[in-house]
Amino acid sequence: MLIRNKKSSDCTESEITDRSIYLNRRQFMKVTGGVALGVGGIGQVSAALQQGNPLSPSNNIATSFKNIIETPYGKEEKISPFDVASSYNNFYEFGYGKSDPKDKSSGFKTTPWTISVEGEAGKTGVFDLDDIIRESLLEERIYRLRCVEAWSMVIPWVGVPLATILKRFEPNSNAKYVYFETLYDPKQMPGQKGGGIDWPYREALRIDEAMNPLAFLAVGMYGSILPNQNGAPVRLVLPWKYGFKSIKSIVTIRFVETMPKTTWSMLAPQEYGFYANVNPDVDHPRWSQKQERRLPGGVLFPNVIETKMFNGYEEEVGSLYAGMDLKRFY
Ligand SMILES: Nc1nc2c(c(=O)[nH]1)N[C@H]1C(S)=C(S)[C@@H](COP(=O)(O)O)O[C@H]1N2
Ligand SMILES: [Mo]
Repeated sequence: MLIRNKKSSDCTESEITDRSIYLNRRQFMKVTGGVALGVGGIGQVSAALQQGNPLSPSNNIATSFKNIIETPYGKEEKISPFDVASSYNNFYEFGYGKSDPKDKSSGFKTTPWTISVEGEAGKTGVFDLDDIIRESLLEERIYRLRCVEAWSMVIPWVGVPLATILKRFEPNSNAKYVYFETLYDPKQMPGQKGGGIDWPYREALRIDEAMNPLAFLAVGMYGSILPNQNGAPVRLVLPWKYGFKSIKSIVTIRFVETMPKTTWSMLAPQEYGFYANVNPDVDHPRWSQKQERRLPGGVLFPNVIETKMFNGYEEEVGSLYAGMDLKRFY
């Protein structure tokens, strides 16, 4: 049992029991036989990928983009430094430490990259990333990213609206949800050799959430391709939700009829819900969500700010949740 009696405004990292501690504990229990974790059902897509891409690799998206379409999103924001956004990361496939993703992902192979599109849609199959996202479509979106651990950043992403891509696969009326998986490849992703998570990392959205204009599929940030630690070559960005919904290095998109199981809600359903909308009125069971540390910030200048409903995007996404009890559907 955790005892916590500091003011919520302290909001320091040490105060918040990092999720990695929780996971390390799980891993320890697994090793010592305390918990048996299933790892069934994975590896099909990664096996297909390891056998080689049936489609010939086409031109890769450029490392630095030339004609990114400008958008009004986030123009008023103070952008976090690239160094911070690319060195303080959560990407447990490469380890639990904030610097592990950068330190351990430099050899990660992101070309060629295919995405398997499956389920309730007219057009399914394995597609080359470069055929899914054309460079001519790329736009920039400056979004706030609020992690459930109560820190936040402002990042200029490069990509395409998720809806533009999903519509091309012609989801049918049974497609009530869309589900995503990250690559499973323990040879490249050392964190997948254990770690208490039932790999691959998985996430999902209700179809209307996925079609909301804010939902974004990013292939770059700060004008260039994504660093591996930020989810290269393609990841979701859902700025009104806690960061863990923004799944990285996507290899599977599946249109489904029933609500899928997602990584963090499977691990700790009392702490992480399916919706995971940023909500200052619903505290995490172990810490407050009323405030956040806007990075960069140090011990002397923790840079604590108030957390806003839907991370400040209520106007854009509030109607998706009209009539829902957000304390229940957290
Ligand atoms: N596959 C995968 N996606 C992931 C994660 C992860 O561990 N694995 N971490 C999530 C969390 S908790 C956050 S806060 C964001 C962090 O994105 P960033 O490192 O680009 O800031 O990625 C999310 N996407
Ligand atoms: Mo996060």
